Order: sequence, then C-alpha cells, then structure tokens
Amino acid sequence: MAASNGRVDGNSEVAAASLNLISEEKSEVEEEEATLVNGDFEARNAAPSQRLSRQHTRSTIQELATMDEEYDDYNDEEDSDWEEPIMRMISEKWFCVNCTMGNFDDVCYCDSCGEHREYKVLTHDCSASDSAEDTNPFKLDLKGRSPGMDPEGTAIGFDERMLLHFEVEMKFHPHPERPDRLRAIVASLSAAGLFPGKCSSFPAREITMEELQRVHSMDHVQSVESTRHFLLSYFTSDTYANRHSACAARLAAGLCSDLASAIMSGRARNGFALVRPPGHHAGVKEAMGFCLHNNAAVAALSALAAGAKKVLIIDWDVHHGNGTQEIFEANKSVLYVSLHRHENGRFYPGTGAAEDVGSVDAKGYCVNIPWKNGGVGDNDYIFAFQHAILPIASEFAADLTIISAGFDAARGDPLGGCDVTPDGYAQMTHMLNSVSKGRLLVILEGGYNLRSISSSATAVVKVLLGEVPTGKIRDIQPSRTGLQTVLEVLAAQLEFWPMLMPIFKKLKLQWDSLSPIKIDERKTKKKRRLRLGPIWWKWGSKRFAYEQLYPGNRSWV
Ligand code: Q9C
Ligand code: ZN
Repeated sequence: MAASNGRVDGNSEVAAASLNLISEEKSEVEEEEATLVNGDFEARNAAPSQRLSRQHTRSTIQELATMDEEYDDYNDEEDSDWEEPIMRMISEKWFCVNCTMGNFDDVCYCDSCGEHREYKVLTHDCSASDSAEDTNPFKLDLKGRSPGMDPEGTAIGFDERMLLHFEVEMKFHPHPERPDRLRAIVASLSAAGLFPGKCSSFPAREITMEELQRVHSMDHVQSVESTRHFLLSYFTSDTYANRHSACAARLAAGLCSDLASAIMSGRARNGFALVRPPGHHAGVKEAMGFCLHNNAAVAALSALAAGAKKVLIIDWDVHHGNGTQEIFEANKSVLYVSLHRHENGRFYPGTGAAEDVGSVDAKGYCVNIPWKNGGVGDNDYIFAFQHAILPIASEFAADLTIISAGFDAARGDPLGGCDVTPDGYAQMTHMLNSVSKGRLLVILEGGYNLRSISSSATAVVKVLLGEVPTGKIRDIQPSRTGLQTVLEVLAAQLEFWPMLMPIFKKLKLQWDSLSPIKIDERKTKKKRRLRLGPIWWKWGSKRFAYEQLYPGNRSWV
C-alpha cells in the first residue's frame, strides 16, 4: 500500500498556509508546541533548559487553536445551513494537553479527563534538543555503564529520534499519538528514580531492510521508506508520517529486536521498549491505526532467531492487534493473546472475535478476549488472566513473553474508555513474570492520556525491577459481561487446550447461578446508561454539540 504524500483532505489553502508555517522550520523536535511542564511529574529535570532560550517562536496550543479558527472559515461548505453563530462558538476552544480532547473556552478543566487547561507537562523538558549532547541525562547515563549488560537488570530502550515522528500539521484536532507520550513516561520514570537510576539504558539502532522483510512485504517497507522525501504523508487518514517517521519506525523495530535477543541471551533480565510509532496494527503489507512497522512481530522473530523455541505475545492495548494476529496466524511458535474492546466488531479495528483462533495448522495459537463494552476494569482483566491467559500460557511454556503494552485501556484514556488502573497493569505484569521464567519484554503500543500512561508504565517498570504489587488478586469478581466473554473464549479454545475444561465447567456454574436480567430491568439499565453514561466518558451537552459539528474531530475514536 502506498502512502499518499502531501495532503489527503481538502482545504488546500489552509493546508498550504500551515505547511508554510511549519516548513520555515526550525529545529524539528521543538516546533511542536508543547512546552509541557508538569504538575505531578516533579520538576526533577529542572535544570534551566537551553530550549527555553531559543529565539524562534514556538507555536503554542493557543496559536494552533487560532490557526484552526482560520481553518473554520474555509471549511464552511459542509455545514452551510448553520455555521455562523455556532462556528464562532466552536472556534473558542482549547485542546487538552493531557488527553488532546477539545473543550470550550468557558471551562478550565478538561471535560474529558479533568486536567486543568494550563497544564504543561514537561516544561523542564528532560529529552531531546539539538544541543542535547551534554545536557541529556540519558546520554550521560549511557556513558557511565555498559548498556543492557547487567544480567540481573531491567533495560529501558529509548531514543530521542523517535520524538521526531509527529503530525506536522494539525488537522481538526491534535493527533493523540504524539511525542509527548514518550516524554511524559520518561519524565515519570525519572521522577520515580527508576530511569535513569535503577534501570540500564538500552540503545536503539535502525533495523535492517532484511530483518524488516521477515515480517513485512517489500512494498510495505518501501512505502514507509518513501515518506522520507515528504514533509507529510498519510497511510490512512489517521496514520501519518513526516520526514523522520521512517527512521523512527526503524529505530523502534530495531530496539525491540535487540532487546528481545538481549533478554534471550541473558544480557538483560527483562526490558521495556519505550517506542513510537506503535506497531500492532501494522500487518504484512499495510500501515494503519497509527502503526508503521510491527515492533512486537519483529521482536518475536528476533527471539526465535536467538534460540527461543516459543514466544508468547500478550497484547493488552485496548485495540485488537490485527497486524500481529495476521503475521502469526499460521505460526505455532508464536502464541498471540489479545484482550481488547470489541463490541461485536464495532470498536476499532473490528477484528479479534473469540472465534478467531488461528488458521489451518495453528488453531489455538491465537486467543482473543473481546470485551463487549467499554468501562472494563482491573477485575475483568485479572479475571481473564486467571481463568484463560495464565492456564494457556503455562501450558504453552514460552521461552520469552512479549507484552504489546498499550495503555489505552487505562482509566482516563480518551480513546479506550476503559478503566484499568496502574495497579491493574502491575498485577498483570506480575502474573506474567511466572510464565517464561521471568523473561519479559514490554513494548509500548497505544495510550493517549499522558498522566494515565505515565503512571501505568511506571507501575509496570517497578514490577520488572522486582517489586510485588500490593492489590489483592484473590476472589476477583468479574462483571457480568466480562464473565460472559471469558466463557466464550474458553468455549472457543477448549478443543485446542483441553486442560481448560475444569475451568470452563466452574465458570459455567458461576454464570448459571447469576440471576437472569429481566427484560424491563435491562431496558432501564440501558436507558440509564444512555442518559448518564459512565463517569469516565461523561459528555457535557456542549461537548456533545461540538462532536456533532466536528465529526472529523474524533476520527480516532
Ligand atoms: N474512524 C493504537 O492504539 N481509530 N492505535 C480510527 C477510524 C484508530 C489506535 C478510527 C485508533 C488506532 C496503537
Ligand atoms: Zn490502541
């Protein structure tokens, strides 16, 4: 599939205007606005940054919003009957730095995630700048130790060049898959004294064409490479590339590949690849869902090449990893397990039903746990781990476990609408430590609320370092639909994993003992849900109007 270079959507004049604005560029990492500071990741890296003294103007969120106002003026054909007053109202909006969602001017807390309007995540920016050589703590950290060589240690892979991948021009709305995601996680690890500190730093290299082609088609690899020549390209309307994206994607894949082999050879105990762009939607021959190359797939093949006989991939990103599933569908050496919001195929990307169990000779080597609704929390995730994932994973006995770790099922995520807490992620990580001899490779996928992803990733790293999570995992009570989903999964997998039978029988009894929902009870339940909605995606009435007017605005949902 070829990338479409240049603009995809109409509005070429505004596009041209903003493209100019951007091509007058500056050094690239920083033209993207966010001068993020932070309330809560402490000002640990508070050394006065040279970045603050750059003389070029940064575009701030405010300026971008103004730019967007212009955009509105050009954009009136579609809504010609009622644009005048409403468009003015619409243009008075701000985008939440923490979760990217739009808000009206008269509120100062984000309607979507509750963040304060003035929130600046990382003013004391800990990463990337062109003169970062001597000030960047991570580079300094690298000098002091031999990276990834502590056999007992946890290795963290990160590279500033992955911050150079960003959507050069804002469309309707800031793209949720943005460089600040990595900055926020790194700042949080730093504030917790974990990295730099307790973890070693693992270097990234661009993956070779040969390695990439073990996963992707020649065509795909070349179409990603070709984006190096364009200011802005799109693979799908929400999967962008700039001139640096091909490099970032190859660094991400190279890092995952090397970390996998380092763990296999015992050079690192376990590791966390802080990478972007993410990978699990990228299939053999297409980039989609913000993903260019499939990092987890590359890592799995690298582990096999380094001597692993079996690799387990647990994908807890809120979206189904259609790309990873496709790549390993017929491969018995790689067991792919995904938990995702599915809603009967209505949730992106729509694949991953419980009945998808792998193809031809590899039936049972794909395990899908498709939630029927949003709002799913720790209890359902842990329940699924206990009653489906761990039994299957123990039986499979992988030599390495890779976690496709999106944090978009986290509480507060603007896309996922689920409710997993940092402690939930810690527990899941802890449970996976018992399979595959503690050989764990965590790879970042999605996750778009900066606070949620930072606290979640930090909780996971603590477990990698050997901390035992505090929450209790006994007597986990699933939600009704969670139990129903796990039962469906067990039913679909029973013939390939016969040892699941006793668990299936036990849960079937549990299900049968639930009192059936009466018809009228179900109706009122549904009504209430429509009216009030669960708290984490409560829509203000204005917000609702806004979304109606700007359907394109939530194209990522
Ligand atoms: N109307 C990851 O979390 N949404 N990707 C597309 C189309 C795409 C998420 C909606 C969401 C992709 C890595
Ligand atoms: Zn996702």
